[in-house]
Amino acid sequence: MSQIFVDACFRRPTPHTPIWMMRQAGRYLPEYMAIREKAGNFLNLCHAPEMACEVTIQPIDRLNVDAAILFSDILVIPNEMGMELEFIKGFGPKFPKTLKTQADLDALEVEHAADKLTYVYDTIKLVRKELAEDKALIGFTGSPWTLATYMIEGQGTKTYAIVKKKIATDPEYMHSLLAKLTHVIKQYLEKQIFAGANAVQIFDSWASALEEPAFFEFSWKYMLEIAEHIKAKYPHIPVLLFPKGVSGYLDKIAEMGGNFDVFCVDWSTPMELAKAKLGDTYVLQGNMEPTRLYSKEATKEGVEHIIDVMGTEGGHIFNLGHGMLPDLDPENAKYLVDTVHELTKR
Ligand code: 1CP
Repeated sequence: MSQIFVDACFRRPTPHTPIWMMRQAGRYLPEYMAIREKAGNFLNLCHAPEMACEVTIQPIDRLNVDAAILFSDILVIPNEMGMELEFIKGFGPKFPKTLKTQADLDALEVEHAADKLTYVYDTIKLVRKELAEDKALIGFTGSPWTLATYMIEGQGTKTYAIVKKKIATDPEYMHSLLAKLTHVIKQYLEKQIFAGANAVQIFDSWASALEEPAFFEFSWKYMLEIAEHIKAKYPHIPVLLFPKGVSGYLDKIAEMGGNFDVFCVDWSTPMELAKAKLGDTYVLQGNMEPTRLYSKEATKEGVEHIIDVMGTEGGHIFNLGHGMLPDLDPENAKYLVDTVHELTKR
């Protein structure tokens, strides 16, 4: 059976514009909070396929989105490469011991890291069994650059001072780390596809930390290498790239090209601009500002504008321009999905 989401990624005709939301599984859903309570903490939830499966499917049941995204986190990769990982309540993820020396880099597990993520593949298999056939399951990874940033900084950062010092003083170290991550990610995505993922998205949440030449040298190049690898082996699997905050670099992105299917547009990039620069070459995903979901009026206005720009003839997947916020009303999220389906009915 065909899936509306996958059809849209390949510009095949669909009955309406598909929609899903980044971070659609999460704290704004009381049913998510109940399962997380049962799991004890976030990482336990990622490690328990049955519970992870349940929270993956929750937003489908409640919101009727057109795709599910695997419930996991980008940081399970460095964790399985040997870095201890904590999720601290009210703060977020933290690596207590960060990468500093050549010995730290040499100690990383590269060959078998993807093999160790069995709980992710088990979750995918379970979800694919339980999910309606016409709903796609999206697998994902962090980009090499975004993961490397966490591994060197140890946590989220406002200045990126430690990782950018590495770029300035020891670019070879960075490239060696990025190449290791690229190697693991290629295997990781392949294994997700083998387990049943219908599409894969690469999250480059920290793309905007880099000036233009550095972005292409330390991030985009590696994302294209991963996309190329996946497309060569699995041409039927859509690859979606989400470099956040790079609206100033779209000309160069267009000029470089690359073998991927969907360019994900963050909320700070006007959809008109993304469409003009990339819309003929790539399907665009995005990009409503997440806080519009605090009001139905603002949501409706946001949807109408984006549909005005992207039209209803294909080439577009509706999404937010970044993740759902924890205090949003699920009823407004349902209103968003219904409005998009209604206004784009062919
Ligand atoms: O329950 C909780 O309190 C944990 C909150 C939470 C959740 C629900 C975290 C911690 N991760 C997740 C799930 C998650 N993370 C998904 C699941 C699927 C879905 O979208 O519904 C995905 C795709 C991610 C990806 C992720 N994790 C990214 C990339 C996307 C983005 O938001 O930019 C990043 C940067 C992370 C790191 C991370 N994990 C969790 C938090 C709070 C953060 C961000 C911390 C920071 O800002 O540094």
